[in-house]
Amino acid sequence: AKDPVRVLVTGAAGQIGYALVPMIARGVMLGADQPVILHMLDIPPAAEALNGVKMELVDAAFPLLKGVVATTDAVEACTGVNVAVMVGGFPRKEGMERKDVMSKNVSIYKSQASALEKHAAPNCKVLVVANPANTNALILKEYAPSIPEKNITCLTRLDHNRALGQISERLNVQVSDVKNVIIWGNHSSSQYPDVNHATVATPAGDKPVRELVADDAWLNGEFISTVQQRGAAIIKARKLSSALSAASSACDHIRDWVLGTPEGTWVSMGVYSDGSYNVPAGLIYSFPVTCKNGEWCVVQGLPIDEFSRKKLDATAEELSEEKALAYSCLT
Ligand code: NAX
Repeated sequence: AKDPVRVLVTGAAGQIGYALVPMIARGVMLGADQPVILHMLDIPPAAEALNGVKMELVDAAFPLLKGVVATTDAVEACTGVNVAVMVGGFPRKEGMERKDVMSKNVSIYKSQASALEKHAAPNCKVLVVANPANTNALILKEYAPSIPEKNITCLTRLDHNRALGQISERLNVQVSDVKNVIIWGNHSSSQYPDVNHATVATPAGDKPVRELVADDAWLNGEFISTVQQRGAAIIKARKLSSALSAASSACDHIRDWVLGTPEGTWVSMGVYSDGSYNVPAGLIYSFPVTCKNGEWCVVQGLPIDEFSRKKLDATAEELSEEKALAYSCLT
């Protein structure tokens, strides 16, 4: 039998946490033959609720779940973890300035970065979900200099999956037959959902999405804004933000990173930019990536048309501004 993998979930008493921990305990994230030990962190006001989640995990009697650590102590939570899913953060409340929210999250990510750097297992893989996800990941990288930058990522897989879902609905095809959409840039409404390289599997082989949809006005307009605004549409409908889809996409992100992407398929991940596609180096930016042997690699050489170029640059610009704002909060 395999040794258990230790998975940290911060903000585990929150709504994404509540959807995510049972998926991890069921093997959705790391595989049906991979035992796990869950480490759950939250803050003292949520300690009792966190303990309730732990009780439910025990009650569910998950065969793969070999242990649960539920704590409000970041050091205890981070000790020995192989995978860290950072869902905890400070939400933007009515009337708050962007700068105030940023400064709260900068201080959270700064201290959790140190706890991870000192106490996580070597080669720990980190996924930041909490918003502003790209910039929180950048702060974490900054304050955990001994964690390889390749190990620090943020979640844009939910946006990627939303794009697959929209194409599948539009064409009335199985979502599993659609592949190779791309989310470029920030996990915000400036993101660019790109279908220029996406295909649908048909009995006659893979066909370009653009050819099958045959409606450039929709693809360049409503499709993009629907994906960009999907989070807001969920809030409007549910009066709560996306949770099950965020949790499921976080599992997809880690699973593909650890176990690899299928041949011929790429996914979107927020990763540390090396200047590929003329995106400024030093941002956490969402790119198309393939994964193998536990490492991601940016898909190179895709042609970028003028329409796309503008959108790649606009979302990079927003991330540079967020970075400057975050750095202005560092002390
Ligand atoms: P909730 O408010 O339900 O849960 C957040 C939890 O984090 C709470 O239990 C809170 O006590 C805890 N927390 C706060 N500060 C903490 C700290 N310093 N250490 C540990 N835990 C802490 O929010 P939820 O709906 O679960 O969303 C969590 C985060 O995910 C938010 O920042 C949200 O904006 C972000 N999202 C990101 C998405 C993405 O695709 N990247 C999509 C979904 C979601 O909106």
